[in-house]
Amino acid sequence: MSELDKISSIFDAKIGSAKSKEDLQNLKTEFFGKNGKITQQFKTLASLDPQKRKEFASNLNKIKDDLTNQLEEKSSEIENIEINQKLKNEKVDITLPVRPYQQGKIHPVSQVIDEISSIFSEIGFSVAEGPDVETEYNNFTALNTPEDHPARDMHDTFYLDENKKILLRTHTSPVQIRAMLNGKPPFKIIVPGRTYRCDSDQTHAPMFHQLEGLHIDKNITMGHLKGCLDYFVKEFFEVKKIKMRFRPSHFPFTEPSAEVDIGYRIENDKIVIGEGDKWLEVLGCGMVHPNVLKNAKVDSKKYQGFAFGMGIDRLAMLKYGINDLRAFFETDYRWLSHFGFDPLDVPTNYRGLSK
Ligand code: 2NL
Repeated sequence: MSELDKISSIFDAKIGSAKSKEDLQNLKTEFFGKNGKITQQFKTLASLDPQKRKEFASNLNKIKDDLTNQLEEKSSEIENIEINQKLKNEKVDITLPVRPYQQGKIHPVSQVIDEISSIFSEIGFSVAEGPDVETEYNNFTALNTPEDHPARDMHDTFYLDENKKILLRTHTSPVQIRAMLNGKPPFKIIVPGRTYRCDSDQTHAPMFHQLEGLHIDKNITMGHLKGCLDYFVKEFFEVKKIKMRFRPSHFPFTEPSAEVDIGYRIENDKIVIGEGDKWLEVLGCGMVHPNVLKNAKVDSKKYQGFAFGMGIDRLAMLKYGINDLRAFFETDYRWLSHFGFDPLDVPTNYRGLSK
């Protein structure tokens, strides 16, 4: 048996019992490493006479190619086995039922915030958030609300210090002020969150939820505002046509300002949204006041835009037929299991928001 045949048969025996990538690496070193069996054969070439050298080199190269191919084949074979083993170990049985103790529900307020975020994200708004504890400047002064404005009265605002500089935000607008102060226009954001007013009766809770929107860019008009809110109201109430009116109003932070009403009627003791001769106020809006832009360091000669605000709790009650606001924040588990939503039913526009 020639030297090359010997090397070849040693290799065959060894590759047959190789089980891992490590075994293969060792084999590679043994035959092709610096002092490897094949490498050493190449070193003998120089001492052979020309005729023999040609024949030996040809045989040697054939064996070299053969062993290299075998190493590659074995390598992908081992890789396959390793992947299959991994897949087997990590298998998840997706046909298993949801565990019976997973009974948590999504609160209607969270559901409605998710729905509204999904609706506005479709037309390019992103969601911004900010702290509940705010400065008097961000909550009032920057929003063009003068010192003597009734909203600043002790009866409405929870102040947290004697000098009335720190407070619980009374609306989510300070988050938009922060966004403008910290960024560069254009701005296209919605801001959901908790808000606080020192007020509590049948229809008012001291903590409630608001969602505001802000769109600032070059050449933004009241037409954009109307188009945006028309789209929103239809998507939110999941109707194709909706009777809607913009009624003149007043807010210190917008000029002009309007309130939006939608038409409704009562049929068999149930509310039908979108048609009928009764009106329901759903949100307030307007073109951002130039003073607000100035306070937020936005060049009001170049940029302008609209803002709007709505009460989430009331919208949730309307859409889902809930008539007692106070039950919202009592964490009564029976109430939540009745009015709550399945955690796996994440609202998306294309599927229909509340189905
Ligand atoms: C309502 C009305 C509104 C705004 C909120 C706003 C925010 C900035 C600038 C200008 Cl930073 N405006 N927000 C504008 C109009 C109405 O809310 O009825 N909320 C429950």
